Amino acid sequence: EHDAFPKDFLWGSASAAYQVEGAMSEDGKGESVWDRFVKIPGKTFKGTTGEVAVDHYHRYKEDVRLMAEQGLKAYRFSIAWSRIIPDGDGEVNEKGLEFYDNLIDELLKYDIEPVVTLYHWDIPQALQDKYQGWESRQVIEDFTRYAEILFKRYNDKVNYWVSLNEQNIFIMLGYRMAAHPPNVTDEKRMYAANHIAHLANASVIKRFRELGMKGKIGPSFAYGPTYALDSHPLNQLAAENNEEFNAHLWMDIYVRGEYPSVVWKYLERHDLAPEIKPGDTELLKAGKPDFMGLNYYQTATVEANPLDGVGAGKINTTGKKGTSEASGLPGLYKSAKNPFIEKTDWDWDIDPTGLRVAMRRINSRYQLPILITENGLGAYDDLEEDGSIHDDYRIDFLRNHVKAIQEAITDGVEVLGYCTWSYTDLLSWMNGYQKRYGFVYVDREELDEKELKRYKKDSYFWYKKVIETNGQE
Ligand code: BGP
Repeated sequence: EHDAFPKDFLWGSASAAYQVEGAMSEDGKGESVWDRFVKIPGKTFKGTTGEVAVDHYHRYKEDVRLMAEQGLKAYRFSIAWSRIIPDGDGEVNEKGLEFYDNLIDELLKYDIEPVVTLYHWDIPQALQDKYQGWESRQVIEDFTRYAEILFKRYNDKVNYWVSLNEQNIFIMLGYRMAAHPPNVTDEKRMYAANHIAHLANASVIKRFRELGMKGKIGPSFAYGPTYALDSHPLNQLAAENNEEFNAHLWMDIYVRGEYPSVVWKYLERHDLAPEIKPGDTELLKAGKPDFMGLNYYQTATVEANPLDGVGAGKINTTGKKGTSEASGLPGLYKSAKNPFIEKTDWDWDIDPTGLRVAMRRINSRYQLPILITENGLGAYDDLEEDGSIHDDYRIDFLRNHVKAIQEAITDGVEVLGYCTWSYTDLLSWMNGYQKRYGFVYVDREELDEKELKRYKKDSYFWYKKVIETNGQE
């Protein structure tokens, strides 16, 4: 027997501005680093961009109506900084704000709780050009000013705010793997930018408190709990290392304002430590979130990695199973194949139990409620002649994860809600549009006519039932 989901549980779904909106330079929107980055040959699957995306900017009413019909309780989306302040630190663009006014009002009309992400990877290009974006402390002030505009405008309408989305991913992919903007491979710059992003995150949360905002705020963190490949002590140690360097390095700072000591000593030893200025630690400590936003896709299985062992590795962005390559940090850990776990076509481990583990670990280390801000399956879908999409594999995936959440609740974890990734199909940053996550299929074949027709997948109807029965289906 399991505990029931709380009565007011937020059954939601999620998206991000660059991945759905399109309307790349409409109504005064400025250029973002992603608008620029996708133009570099070879950086995205077949050069796909978010220029049109799924045209949510013009079709938000239709999309929200589909949510309402499904009974969705919450919709997580991000605001594009470059729509609000096109050059990042100058004039405010009223037109950009109006789009989000309308979207939020449309959601509220149907009692759908807006969950607003302030930053989902799309810093204005002008700030990148001016001072290298996250590498300059000036970004702390500029990001806080941008956030404050939104806080004041939407305080009476928005109860859930996400500060930074997956800081660990945009930092590591941006500065270690050159797979995201700013397209760099430099560990020293990576840790410096990461520290500043932490300060910016803390700064907006501090401002949130100072303004006496009525809602709750927290970062969304991409956490994949680690397993050791086997019980060999050195592989167990590698798993500890992986947790320290891929999880505690972020979550400890969010919650405690402190670097995990194992990581800090390593950074000092390797001349990689970021500059800590007077006042930094106080600011970090003042930025404690109300909840931990959890983006969960998969677990990591690791083993020991020699000093001359594997480094950054290779990501499968083609959807050809088995084309990713092991990654790691020499001397600390490297990824290994878990013999008990199936993979997706993009080589992501499918592991619902890992979600329960993730929730329990966050709960016992940080004692914060959890808002699951992303979870889903990227897969190829087939649109049938009659307009149906039989995505039973996605239903299986989500059903098993919902079950894992219920088990975690039974274990004593406080969970505010569950946002699947994603609501409609959308752009997968590096993997194009063929990797689909949505409840709503978007037909991009007809792009020439700007058709982009929406179709409900089988999973749409399944989730409708989940919501109706509060998780019992
Ligand atoms: C998370 C991002 C999302 C989304 C998701 C799926 O890291 O926050 O924006 O893209 O992953 O990832 P992908 O599109 O690479 O499959």
